[in-house]
Amino acid sequence: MAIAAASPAPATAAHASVAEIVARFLVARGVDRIYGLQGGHIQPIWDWLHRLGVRIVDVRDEGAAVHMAHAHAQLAGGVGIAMATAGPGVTNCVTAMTNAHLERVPVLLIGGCPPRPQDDLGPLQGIDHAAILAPVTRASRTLRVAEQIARDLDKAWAMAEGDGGPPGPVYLEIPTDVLRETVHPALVLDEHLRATRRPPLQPDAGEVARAAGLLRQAKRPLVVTGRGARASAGAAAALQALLDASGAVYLDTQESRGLVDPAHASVVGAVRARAMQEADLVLVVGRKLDYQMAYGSPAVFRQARFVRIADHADELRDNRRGEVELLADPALALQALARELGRPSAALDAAWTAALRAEHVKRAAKHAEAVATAPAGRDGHLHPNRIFAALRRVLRPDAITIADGGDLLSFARMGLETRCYLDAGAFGCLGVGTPYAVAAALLYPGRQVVAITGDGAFGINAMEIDSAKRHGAKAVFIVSNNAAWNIERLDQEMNYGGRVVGTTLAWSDYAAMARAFGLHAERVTDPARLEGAIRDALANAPALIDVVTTQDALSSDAGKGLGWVPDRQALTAWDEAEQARRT
Ligand SMILES: Cc1ncc(C[n+]2csc(CCOP(=O)(O)OP(=O)(O)O)c2C)c(N)n1
Ligand SMILES: [Mg+2]
Repeated sequence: MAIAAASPAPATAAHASVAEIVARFLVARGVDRIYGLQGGHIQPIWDWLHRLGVRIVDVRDEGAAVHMAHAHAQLAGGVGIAMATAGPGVTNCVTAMTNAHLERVPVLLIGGCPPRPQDDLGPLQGIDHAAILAPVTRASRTLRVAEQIARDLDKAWAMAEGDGGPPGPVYLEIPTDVLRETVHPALVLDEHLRATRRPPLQPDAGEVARAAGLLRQAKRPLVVTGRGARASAGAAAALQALLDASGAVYLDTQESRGLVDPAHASVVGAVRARAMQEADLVLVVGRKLDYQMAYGSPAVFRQARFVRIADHADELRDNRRGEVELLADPALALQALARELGRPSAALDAAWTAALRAEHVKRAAKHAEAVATAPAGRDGHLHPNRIFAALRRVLRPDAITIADGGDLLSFARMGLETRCYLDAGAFGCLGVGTPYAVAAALLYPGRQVVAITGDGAFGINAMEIDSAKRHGAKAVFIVSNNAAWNIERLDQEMNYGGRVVGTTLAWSDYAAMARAFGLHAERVTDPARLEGAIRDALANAPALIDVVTTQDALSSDAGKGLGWVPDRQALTAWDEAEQARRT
């Protein structure tokens, strides 16, 4: 057969093809599944993965595969693996790789690449992918030397995990002719295949003592955590110990939700603005001071000194320098700091922390009440908050929830109580909800997995409900169907003279769409039916609930001007404070 004749002679038992070495490397690193979409350029690896028993989660768009690998890394730890073929397969991944880059999540994307003899001749699906992905990856390379493959993979793995820098995505491609080459076994060193444990960075005792000194002097200490804290083993217990030892108030951020029990006396999430304004010392743990943290600006953090903890520079010193900057594993640093502190200092303004906590508890209760009773809009459709009231009654504490959308995301962030939570993140990456949920449900078949998405966000990766069905991912997809990209539509209403253009959708029947792909599905218009619909969906997952929601519901993000995009800060109030600082 012509195709077989074009292939090189089969490898002897002793000589492995590069494709086999790639697959064996992944297996040696504990990879049990990859997410991808096939193509001839990557088929040699795909085939070897299958032969070695690695599960292939094949999807409908390569970007979704990267999103799934991203959720995998977030939920299960380790590096998430995606595969995409040359050309449009790889370029379809650019947005999702950028999302992993901004979120600092270890993802390895293995792409296809035309054979070397066709380089620059105008080959099928030929484009310089490595250059396209370079700005959004920790490394982006074409691997052309067969005998170096194991060494190259080992290095890429370390970079994805964050050796010497932030974790993040890595892109590797291997020309198809190189995949078919064979390598003498003596040239594949076991040391490159073997997983090695990276010892966590130990905190410097002197710096810990200095940080403890600052915390002891503080009257109104605030602790803020982010992704770096969540990624650090043992951080939850260490953080709790530090909060107990310091008496500080605490804000999680979307990045590190669930690290601290919401019932803990330090949690003051509902009075975030006041805590930021009034704190005199802010301990930032594994978090960038990005737009969600007002860039750490003195316009918002009016009285604060900063202490920072992170295991890489990205989260240690952006925008505001710490008076102490502890370059260390966050969990180890927090443990050491808690030990050094012992118990809250006499300087602590206990009346302040108590007042914040009391106000938080009051507001949280008021919010829960408002969520449960949120009235329908003028159009008669139900308020999206009713979805969260129903979920509160149904979800177990270990449920995995995912939120994606505009207004919907804002409502979800406040309405969902689950500790395991993912969302569209700092990149505002609409479309993650459905693929994240598919990966989560495949990883944890025994847990409830619910993705709540706006109808706009859902449309971006809606075809992945097909992947859910084919792979038996028992996720529930809830679509808040307000026939609009509503946070943007509201911005046009409020700030552009009501000239609504290009921000409305149809009242499409997403339940019918889901049924067409074999999912259990229901359209809900009556709030009284929500709880039952969710229970039925969980029992028959994968399932979709199409909830018809009002366009009148103004979310807190819309109300705070996020859609308007102010000049200096993300929210109008912060932007005004920033302007005032300049006059
Ligand atoms: C990929 C992408 N495209 C566009 C945007 C801008 N954007 C942010 S929120 C939003 C509206 C989302 O609509 P939907 O998911 O239906 O949620 P809703 O606001 O209606 O609740 C848009 C268009 C974005 N963040 N990401
Ligand atoms: Mg919408």
